Amino acid sequence: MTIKEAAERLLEQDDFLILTHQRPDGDTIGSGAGLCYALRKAGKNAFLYNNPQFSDSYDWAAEPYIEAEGYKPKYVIAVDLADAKLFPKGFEGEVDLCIDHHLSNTFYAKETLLMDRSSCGEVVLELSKELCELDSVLADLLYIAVSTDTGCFVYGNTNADTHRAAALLFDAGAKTQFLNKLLFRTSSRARLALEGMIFSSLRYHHEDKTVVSIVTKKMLEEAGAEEKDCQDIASLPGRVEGAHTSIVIKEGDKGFCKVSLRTNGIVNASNICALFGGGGHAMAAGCSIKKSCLEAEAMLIEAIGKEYE
Ligand SMILES: [Mn+2]
Repeated sequence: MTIKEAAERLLEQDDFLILTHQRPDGDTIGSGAGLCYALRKAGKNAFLYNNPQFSDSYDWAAEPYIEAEGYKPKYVIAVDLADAKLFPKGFEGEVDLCIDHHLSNTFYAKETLLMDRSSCGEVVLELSKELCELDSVLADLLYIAVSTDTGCFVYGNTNADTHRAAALLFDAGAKTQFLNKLLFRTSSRARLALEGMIFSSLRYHHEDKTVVSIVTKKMLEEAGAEEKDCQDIASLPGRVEGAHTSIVIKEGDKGFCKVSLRTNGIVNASNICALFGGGGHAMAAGCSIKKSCLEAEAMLIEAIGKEYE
């Protein structure tokens, strides 16, 4: 459906419940909270589903909008949620409207507003303009969505539409400096300790074209790092100048290690990981190998070496 049709639907309905996806990220939370705020500003009753995985990163943005126990919604909206498999834990029921930007959307909802944008926040921004006046509160929430899904406007999905959306949010008074510091330039002590260990123990192969980090349980323990402190560590070794392929091998349970492979496209990450029963995309893929980290490293280095020949 179109923006106008979606806006009409929302204006004729009331008592909304908004779903965010499993392991909620900045886009689903910023989009969900932003839409909730816009609906309330349009005089509607709206709440966020109490996603049990709200906890760490962006809970402060979701907090003011979470449903009270016993809330009886009449209309359910999902944001940034491409597949019913990603429903937040504990949710059972039907979705009336899905608002999304993933072209892989499975059309599980009764109606879908799908637009090819870098973030769901941009779709919600377009929709919100039909519901209420854009103000600084809404701009902050949607800025969280747009900026996090584009890695602060550096990922390959960033385009002119992204920047146009950001410009509108700037004009509406989004606290961009504050949010950029909070979202992109602030790390936990444990995360920084872990990064220090990772950077000081990198292993170089293939004339430094392949850079490996082995992350052991002992390192995580020494750094005091939990799961939340390990987000996106797969991208760290690739920061080395001249690296084509970066590998993070994380010691796992039951004799397995978890491998994340990132490449600049010269080596096909998905093909390499497929050799070990994994998969992914050409430039980012993963697999689990039932070997020690050092043995896994040797196997990966041999396989990648053949690609460079
Ligand atoms: Mn998204």
